[in-house]
Amino acid sequence: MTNITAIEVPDIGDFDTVEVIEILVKVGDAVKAEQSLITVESDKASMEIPTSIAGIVKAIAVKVGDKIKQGSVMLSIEPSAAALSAAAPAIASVAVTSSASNASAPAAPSVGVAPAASAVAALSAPVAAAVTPAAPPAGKLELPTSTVGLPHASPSVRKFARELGVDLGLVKGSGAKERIVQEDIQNFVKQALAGGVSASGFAQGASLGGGLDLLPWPKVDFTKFGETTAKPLSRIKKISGANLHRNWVMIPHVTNNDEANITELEAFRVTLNKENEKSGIKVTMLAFLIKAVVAALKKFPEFNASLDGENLVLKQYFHIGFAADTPNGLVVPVIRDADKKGILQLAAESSELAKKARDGKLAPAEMQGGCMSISSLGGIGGTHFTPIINAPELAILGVSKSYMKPVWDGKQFVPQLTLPLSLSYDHRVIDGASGARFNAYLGGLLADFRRIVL
Ligand code: CAO
Repeated sequence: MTNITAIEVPDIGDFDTVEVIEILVKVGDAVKAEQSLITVESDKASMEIPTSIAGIVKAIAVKVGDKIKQGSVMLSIEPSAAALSAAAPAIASVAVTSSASNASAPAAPSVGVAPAASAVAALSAPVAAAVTPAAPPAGKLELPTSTVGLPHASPSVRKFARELGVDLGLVKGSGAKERIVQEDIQNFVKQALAGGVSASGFAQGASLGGGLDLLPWPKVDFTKFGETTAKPLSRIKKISGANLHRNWVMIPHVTNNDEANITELEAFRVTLNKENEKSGIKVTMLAFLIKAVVAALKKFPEFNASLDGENLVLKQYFHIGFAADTPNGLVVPVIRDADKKGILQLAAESSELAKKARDGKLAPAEMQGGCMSISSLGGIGGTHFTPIINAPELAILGVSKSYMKPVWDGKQFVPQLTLPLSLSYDHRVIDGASGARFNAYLGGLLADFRRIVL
């Protein structure tokens, strides 16, 4: 004869029903008194319901998504010998953690301590026949009144995040309704260890910047203001958007703006194109930029690196990415071993990759392994802009439209074709002075391309 005790939902305060969002145990698990069994959620908060008795979980009566109310049986437990010998009154408690509690705040205290009169009452009932309910805790769960806009996560996930010093505000939830689950935290930490986030923040147990504490995203019914249509984001936009968002939030960007005198280089490019008319290869400014970036990476090796925790991975190869605008969104093809290729080859290869990108035919390998990227908007317009670093790279060069600038040569103003250069770099690795030196060096190379061979 075995005694099975049914564990019921306690008084859940002002809520008629709550939804089961997580089951924290499985049949056969040994549980201790006070251990959380399931997590439930109202429209305002989530809470864990613990067991009042220790024992072995014999059956689970609910599943994720079920709506349950006070008195509903959640599961049944065969009390352990210790629990049986500890004569009543047993203590039941309900741990409540509000979704509103700050991720770095201590866990909410247990509330609702009350004697559970029948927790060990049905000692002689047979397994299948007699399932005796454990008295629910007498105390009422006090739920917070509003948690709107805060990250969706159960108390156990919040606790896990607190233990690791992870700010839930920075974690994207993969669960239903964007709920953050334990795996999301683990992935976030893995990403951080791979160099995406300051490792020292984790080592010292600090949260990532203490939380952004942002307002919720505005939810607006635009139809109130006029007619609208819905257009889903393309697959590329969804992927690149998530990457750009992470990179913008996690990398402390600084953008150094400079200009290069490309009067002679542009004249040279035009000449080359005339000479090469029959070859079918158009010599582009992008090809010169790739070559100049390679030379600058050789001069400043800390730019040709990636963060790996607290180490820099210095690269001995020179693969250069360039942003290509396609009908479906932004992609970044990568030219491999750009240091071993001449201008004509770089021009041909970048045109071919840009065409493949626009036709949606780039293979994943053709977008991997970049050391630094170039985003050239020069053919379109603009003066300067702030390109977002393509992690795990450390820098990106933004190029805007060249323009004719009058420059005083000591006697007169002379026209100078000027190319705006916007270099964004990761300030965790690159100091402002190095950023300025890199950009100035690049400008010098473009102004006098012969320096490339030095
Ligand atoms: N200033 C002025 N004119 C420029 C220029 C510059 N910096 N760069 C290129 N041009 C001109 C070229 O001379 C050419 O003019 P012609 O047609 O009269 O010869 C025209 O713009 C097109 O240039 P191109 O064929 O050399 O192409 P490109 O190198 O400008 O661009 C590519 C290639 C793939 C970079 C481009 O097609 C593209 O997709 N650019 C957008 C990149 C992007 O979206 N970046 C933003 C990313 S978010 O950070």
